[in-house]
Amino acid sequence: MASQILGNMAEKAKTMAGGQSTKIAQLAADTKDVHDKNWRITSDFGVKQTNTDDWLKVASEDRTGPSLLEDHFAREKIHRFDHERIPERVVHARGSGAFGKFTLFESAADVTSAGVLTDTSRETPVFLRFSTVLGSRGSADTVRDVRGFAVKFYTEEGNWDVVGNNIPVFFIQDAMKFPDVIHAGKPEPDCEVPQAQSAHNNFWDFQYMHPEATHMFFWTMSDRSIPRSYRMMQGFGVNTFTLTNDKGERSFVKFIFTPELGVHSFVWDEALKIAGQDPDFHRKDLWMAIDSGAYPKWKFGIQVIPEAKEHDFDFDILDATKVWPEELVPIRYIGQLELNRNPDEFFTQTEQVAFCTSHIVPGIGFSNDPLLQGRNFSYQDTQLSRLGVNWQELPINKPVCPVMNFNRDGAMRHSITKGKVNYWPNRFETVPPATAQEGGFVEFPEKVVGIKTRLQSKKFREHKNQAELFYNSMSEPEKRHIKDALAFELDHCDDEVVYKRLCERLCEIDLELAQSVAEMVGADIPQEQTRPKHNKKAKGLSQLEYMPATPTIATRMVAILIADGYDQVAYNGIKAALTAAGALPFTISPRRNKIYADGEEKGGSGGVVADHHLEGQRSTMYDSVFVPGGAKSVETLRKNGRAVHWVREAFGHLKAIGATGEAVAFIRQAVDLPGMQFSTAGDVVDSYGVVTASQVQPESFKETVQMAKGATDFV
Ligand code: HDE
Repeated sequence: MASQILGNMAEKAKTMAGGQSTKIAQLAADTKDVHDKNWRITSDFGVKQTNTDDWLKVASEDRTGPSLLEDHFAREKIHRFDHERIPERVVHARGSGAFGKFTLFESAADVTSAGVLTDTSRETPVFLRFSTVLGSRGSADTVRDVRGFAVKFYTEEGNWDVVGNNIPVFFIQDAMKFPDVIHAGKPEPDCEVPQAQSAHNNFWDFQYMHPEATHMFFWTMSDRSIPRSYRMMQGFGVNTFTLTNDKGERSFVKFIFTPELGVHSFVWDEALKIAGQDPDFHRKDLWMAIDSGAYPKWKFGIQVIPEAKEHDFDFDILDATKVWPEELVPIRYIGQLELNRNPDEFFTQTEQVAFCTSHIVPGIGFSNDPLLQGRNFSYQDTQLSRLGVNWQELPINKPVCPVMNFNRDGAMRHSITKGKVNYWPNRFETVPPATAQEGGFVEFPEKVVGIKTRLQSKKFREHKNQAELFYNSMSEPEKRHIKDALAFELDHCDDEVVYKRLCERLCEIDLELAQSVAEMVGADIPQEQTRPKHNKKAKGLSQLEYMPATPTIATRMVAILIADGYDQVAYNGIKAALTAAGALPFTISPRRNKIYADGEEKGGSGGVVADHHLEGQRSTMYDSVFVPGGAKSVETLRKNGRAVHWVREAFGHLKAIGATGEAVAFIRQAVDLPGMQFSTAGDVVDSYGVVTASQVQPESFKETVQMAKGATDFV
């Protein structure tokens, strides 16, 4: 895959050439290209260097003497290397980013005056960073975890950051608890184990001690926390923000991004294996999609509650552990986010990008959501220790609109501001604050009366209703996955108190679930529901609701297994059909040297070069597998344990499997499960998502791939 990425560099250059956004044009001033043949290595101060390999020494042909401290070039190279690292993010350390654009197809001028949400002629450049939360910078992509979804909109009125997640709620209600929840989830303090996992005593101890976390842990135990791709997950601002329109009317708002490709997940066994087999799976997936021109897109929506209706709900709309059910507050989709350009350099862009929830633009405001209020402090603060006081001057963080003020100096200040004064007001009356008419930010004049206390509103004390709502709204396979995930996680807790108490908590949500988990993990099996159920369901919670209107196989990776003697017609047919549908076919063979079709002379001019050999890859890295016929090819695969395992594993992971000719019998044999039914005509067997046909039928195969990926369980 890496070679593919490199091979696509030329294509990428083409993509970048046209239609540069204002942000990309701005970045160009700070960008140098190592592929420019005119470059010669210089020192950091511009002196061309003749040797960057050998330290200056007192030496001769037959005697190596000491290295000289005098060698500035050598010292500079080593010094620079010694200081390459900066602190990784305290959470969300592992991430991947991309550039793109945001466009509006409907103005939200009725609720906000923000240009980015009202001017339908604008194209706002964005940078989006996806991340996991718990793991370190080098941890695996496919772990069970919340995913960060942080978008920086470079608007004409300044940067607007939506620092969201792929799950719409959070573990805690008050920012002051953030260090606790993160400490509990991160590796335990004595042994620093486990890495990037919530499956340990401290995490689940915290969950029990904080009933408010119940709703969120149901989400993290669901398929949402093992996404198939960053391109196939939703993004949520989570916190409640506000919008203010030209008339000065204020509403509460939540921000939502819904992917065009639908919401899809791995099955847990797949995610576990990929974490070892290809820890960069999501990173590569995003890069490859953008590189090949398959730009990921999300619909952007808002849920709006007018100020006057703030108290009309049985939950507090400022409580980040609650969703706003769509039945009560419909999502109004008004825009589109597209990612269309990979970064040029990871460190200066993806690593140095810095988000702040407090970065908003006129027309958008905060609410008294206590989680948001604390976040507004934390992000600016953490950037100071991660990047230093002038982090806003780094190219990736710079707004595309002009910046001018009297904030000065500090380590590594870049911009040079001329003039006699550095304060306001001054005798020259220069650089005054803007008026509202000039686009100045005006805080909403909110009336606040109260007593100073550490309380939250009464409604913040109810923690279970929406956890149950979420669980009730899951399809049967999704419920089974939640049960299995809980059983897995609690199996990794060896402190009896932890897993026993957690099963008691589950019993407040769903007795049957609590009983099965308790049985699996060795806890006391509860006998009765300890909280009366409301049995309600809500729209938009099950991810099955997000299948795209027109199912698509685009960007899905299909492994085609062949060996010498394969059926060339079937092979070429399926490859062409998949490519035409935007899927990515990969040829996998016992070797990467040429493979010859039935009738082709070995060593002759024909043959195909496989993308990978069977030992180099695993079925987990592909969405689907196809095996064309050809007696000799199939016989070779049948005797190859890796090929047989490939098919079995793909079947176990609910992937669509296609075969033609002699390969049909091979597939049947490989996945022969008790009670499994094949149609004698060799047609599609719906219940198992297996296509068998005597001839290539790319269309039915295509549909089956979609069908099998949509159904999250069937074995
Ligand atoms: Fe964050 N969070 N967070 N968070 N968060 C950070 O900021 C924090 C929360 C989220 O790709 C940190 O730059 C507090 C909710 C994302 O660079 C830090 C609280 C949501 C990212 C921080 C929360 C998020 C961060 C660490 C509780 C979903 C990665 C590095 C009140 C809406 C952004 C950094 C990126 C990163 C603090 C809770 C999302 C320490 C105090 C809720 C996507 O400032």
